[in-house]
Amino acid sequence: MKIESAEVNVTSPGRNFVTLKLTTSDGIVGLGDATVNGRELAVASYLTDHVVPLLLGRDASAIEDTWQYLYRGAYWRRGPVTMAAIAAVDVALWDIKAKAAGLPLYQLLGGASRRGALAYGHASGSSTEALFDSIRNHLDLGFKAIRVQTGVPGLGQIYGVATDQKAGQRYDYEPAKRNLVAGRPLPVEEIWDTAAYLRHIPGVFEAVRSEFGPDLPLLHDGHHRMTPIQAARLAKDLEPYRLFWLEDATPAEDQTALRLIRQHSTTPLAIGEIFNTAFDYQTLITERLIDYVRSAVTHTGGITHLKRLVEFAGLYGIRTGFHGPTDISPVGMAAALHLDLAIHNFGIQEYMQHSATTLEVFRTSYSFADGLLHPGDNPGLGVDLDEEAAAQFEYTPAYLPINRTLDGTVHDW
Ligand code: EZ4
Ligand code: CO
Repeated sequence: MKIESAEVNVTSPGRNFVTLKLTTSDGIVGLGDATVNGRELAVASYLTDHVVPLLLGRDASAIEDTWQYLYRGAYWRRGPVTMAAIAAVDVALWDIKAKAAGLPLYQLLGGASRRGALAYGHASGSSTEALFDSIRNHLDLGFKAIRVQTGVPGLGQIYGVATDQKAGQRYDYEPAKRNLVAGRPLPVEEIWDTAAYLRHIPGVFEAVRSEFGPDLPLLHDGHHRMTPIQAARLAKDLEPYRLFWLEDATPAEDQTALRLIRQHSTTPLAIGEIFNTAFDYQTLITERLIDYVRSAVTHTGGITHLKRLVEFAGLYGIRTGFHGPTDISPVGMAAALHLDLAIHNFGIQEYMQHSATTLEVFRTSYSFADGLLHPGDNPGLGVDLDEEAAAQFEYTPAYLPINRTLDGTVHDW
């Protein structure tokens, strides 16, 4: 069975997605997600110009060999663009292999280790009251674990906090904004003040715990905005509220920053949504500086490489909490769910539901019930791309916001 065609699909049903579609000589179609939020066309070009010509005629069943061929063969290793492109090829090949076997992908990864993947949803509010409403909405939807983000007094719209929802309304939060300034797509700029944030957040968690009790797993995302000592302070201040995890406390490229947080607190730590290989975790895992790896199949070289990372983490008692925002396409989400179901050291899965428009373009077979996600039992990944529907949504540049401090300095994420 050979790879006969390889096409890159760029579509924007509410947000931008890049999908690789491989078709074999036997007529089997495999899909892979290659979406890198805000840099979509770079990956599309990497695939179209540099990878697709290499794939045609290759043995579609040789997944490991193709992974090594693309990773080692490029000479330039790692990086989000390269690793997303390799991930798309890898996932499409796993999709093909599972379809050829007539099995859902998780069966090829060792079979199910659990009934479903515990999911956490994003609740947020500009005020504590709005946050409580959002948490109640998520509990009504069946979520059994909740990420808590809030506005900070004195600051306006901040990253990670959606516009307040009314009861029963869908929680709709898109990290990337379409913002045309005199015809040019520019990132939105937001004001950020870490000191105000650090003063505010412990009180929010105290209020949430007293309203919702001690049992509900609560998570919080720091979006890489703290210095190591600020992060240590927050992790320590949040200890009484027993977080499931504190995510992305410090800028992720500085692995040794986590040592300082660890020295001061037992709040569990998660990091890695912007990492793209297992090497990015080498210090974090071997020194046991984290509790959860946050990588995504889409951004970490696909199933083949992420499975390697998960096994490595598992040797140190570290669990998974794969990244699952709306900028991971339903194809990438399905790939994560198959892995979640199969691996032993699963922790939790982030789940931001895609919009109805996105789900008209990508037809999924995964399900969410009683707090658990399941990839479904269709052969392969269980996701189809409706190319006619996709063609109606033209690529529209959209970017994550830029943070600036009160005096205008560009701030960390
Ligand atoms: O900011 O996916 O934990 N989830 C997150 C996401 C990320 C976006 C960036 O592309 O932090 O909302
Ligand atoms: Co995050």
